[in-house]
Amino acid sequence: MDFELDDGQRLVQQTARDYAQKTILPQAAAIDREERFPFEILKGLGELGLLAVNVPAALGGSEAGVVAYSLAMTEVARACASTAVTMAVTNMVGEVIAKFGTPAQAERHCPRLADGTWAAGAFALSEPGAGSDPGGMRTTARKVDGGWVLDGQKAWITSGAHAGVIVVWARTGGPGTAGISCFLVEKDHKGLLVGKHEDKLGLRGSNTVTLTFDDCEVPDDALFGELDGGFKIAMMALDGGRIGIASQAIGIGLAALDEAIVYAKDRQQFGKAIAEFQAIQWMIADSTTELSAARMLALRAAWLKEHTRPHSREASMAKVWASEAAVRACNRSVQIHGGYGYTREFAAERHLRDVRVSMIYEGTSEIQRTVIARQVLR
Ligand code: COS
Repeated sequence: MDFELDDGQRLVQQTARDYAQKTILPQAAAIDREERFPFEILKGLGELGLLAVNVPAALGGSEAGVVAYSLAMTEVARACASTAVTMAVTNMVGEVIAKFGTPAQAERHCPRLADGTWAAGAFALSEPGAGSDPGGMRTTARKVDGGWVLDGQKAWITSGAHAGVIVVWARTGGPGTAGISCFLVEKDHKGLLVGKHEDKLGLRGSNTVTLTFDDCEVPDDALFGELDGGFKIAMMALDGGRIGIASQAIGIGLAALDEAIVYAKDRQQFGKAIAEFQAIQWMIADSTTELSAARMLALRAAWLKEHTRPHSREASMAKVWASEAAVRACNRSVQIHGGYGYTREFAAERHLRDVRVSMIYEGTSEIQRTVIARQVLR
């Protein structure tokens, strides 16, 4: 056993922390209030190598590994959760293209995702009627001479309006999970229509849209991975994505905890700081313990993935625990702040709004428990 980070991991963590605290954090409240997509910040993350942390250097990535990615994600989320989710999906898209794409696809997209030439990457799996059950998707891809024609609608697409490249899943075969393939579609492609931006509870600086494919013709070389092999690519990508979301939730939870500690030491009631009351101490102890456990689970799942070991169950365990622990930590932070926690004067309310979706996206808590139970009971 070795709980020490290596020098490279520490460097990535420190780089992310410095940029997050100095550059991102001062803008986080405005990003939320103004629903501002963080274009400039993403450029900065690209310059620091944080948009393709686990992508090979030959494709423009940092090749720093999954553990380093998890650490960087937590640091960015600690400053701004909207920026963090945009970074998470971009990293996931870069990784999946590096892993499953042809050399030509990888060489076209990975460097552009890594350096921020593409503002972001997007992952278009969910549909209005297919969320937890992507095998029920209705978007189709019909073979024509020299290419494919995509028709259908995708929902909840993070960065969908700004992404340079979108990984799109569509039905090429029969019903169920076996007849699904994957395609790469670039921004502004004819027949790709960007729909309404969702008016969300939190993550208001991240872009979330529907995408409609209306007779959207793409060339043969847009097919990504094997014909009818797309579902497994989605599942493998999500296994990694869930480590990212667990790490994001930990960052939001830690931010909420940090602020609760500062407030509890400062706020005086009954003639002393409220941090001296056991009721407050126990809340802080519980959040510290639960987030620490979350970190262990996330880093272990990251380590397994980095060592190309099976990590699906561990990624789901990390995500379900981290997201739920972080929601509890953010809720406690609002409670510790009292009435002030319910106002925009403090960041506590933003953290609670931002963190809530981590129990929903990239697989709900219920889906994570299903994945875990299926593997345990197999
Ligand atoms: N890695 C590799 N392959 C996987 C896999 C994984 N993690 N999970 C499933 N597969 C494979 C299975 O082995 C199976 O292959 P065969 O057909 O060769 O046997 C195939 O994929 C279908 O798997 P399964 O029958 O388990 O599919 P289900 O429809 O029952 O779905 C769940 C399984 C529920 C786990 C899946 O639909 C899921 O993760 N849903 C949540 C989706 C999600 O996260 N949505 C959010 C969208 S992104 S914001």
